[in-house]
Amino acid sequence: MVTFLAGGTGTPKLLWGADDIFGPTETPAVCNTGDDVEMGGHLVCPDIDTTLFSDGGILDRETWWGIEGDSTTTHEEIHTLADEAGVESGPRYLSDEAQTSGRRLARWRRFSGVAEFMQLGDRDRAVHITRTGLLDEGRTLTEVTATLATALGVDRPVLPMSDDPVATIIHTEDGPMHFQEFWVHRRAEPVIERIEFRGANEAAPTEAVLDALDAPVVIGPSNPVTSIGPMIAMDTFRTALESTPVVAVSPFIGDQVFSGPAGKLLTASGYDASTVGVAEAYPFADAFVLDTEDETKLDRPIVRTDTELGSPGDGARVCHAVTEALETIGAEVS
Ligand code: FO1
Repeated sequence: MVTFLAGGTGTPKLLWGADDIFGPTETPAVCNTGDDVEMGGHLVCPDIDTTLFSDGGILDRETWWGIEGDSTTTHEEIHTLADEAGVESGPRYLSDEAQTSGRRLARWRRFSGVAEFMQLGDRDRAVHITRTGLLDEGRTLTEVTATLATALGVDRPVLPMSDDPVATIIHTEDGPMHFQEFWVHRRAEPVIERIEFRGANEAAPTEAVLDALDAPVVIGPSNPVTSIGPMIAMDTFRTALESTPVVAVSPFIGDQVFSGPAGKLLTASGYDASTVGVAEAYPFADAFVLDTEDETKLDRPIVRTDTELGSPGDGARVCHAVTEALETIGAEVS
């Protein structure tokens, strides 16, 4: 068994087309939930869903979120109503009181569904409605995610990092905002003052996650701050990583990031916006997979390959390098 940490698109891209190397049933994915939001009463879990949709063969691989070919009839109607009503669009947070008195799992990231600022496709929305309904019936997010995996024909154990709420809040010059407001609505433009993983001190990884972290761990080429940061902000999660072999794939070539706001987030967290910064952010990593053009020298073993991901076949190539890195550090891959 080898466990992958999944935040953003890094690990779904890495595992796409790599089933022959890492069989899905023996390769759990532990997913970030700091990006989750409640929108109009429905819990949206982007990183869990990108993994589920990718493995279920329905992911929109242009955007790497949402369902391929999905319609947006409900989303458009929501916006028509808001326009006709003269309601201001953009993120509409529920009241401060509602942020902590509603569904516990959605704490600190509860938005009204009016003029929803994230585009939810119709089939995608059906997933959020089902997930929220199952939660309201009393199941945990871990149980609900397993049920959705069954419904979508996914063999991989897809594990939320925690059944407790953790919300990624970006403190900016324009005030604090949830990661989705920062990323989707503000296009990562505000100047960042600091990043907070609200709830992480009280949150714990699930038993299923702790079991999965007994195996060697692979961190895909994710953004270390908001994709992996919420996981390692939990003490027991970080401790578990310190006592198991860990291989990380850099999302950079030197100081050039493949995609997303990783550079800006690393800088705001006091790290170098580069592979060096990724290695600093992962002191528990035992080896790294870097791009062949990345000349960075590190104090830990490196395996190099072309790390560009996104087309079929890329995942298998990079996963071969991951297995080499695991062998280099003597990890037992049963
Ligand atoms: N990203 C966008 O840039 N715009 C959107 O409207 C948007 C909607 C959305 C809906 C469901 C979902 O699961 C993901 C969605 N994303 C959207 C992606 C998401 O913001 C981020 O890419 C992830 O949180 C980063 O992992």
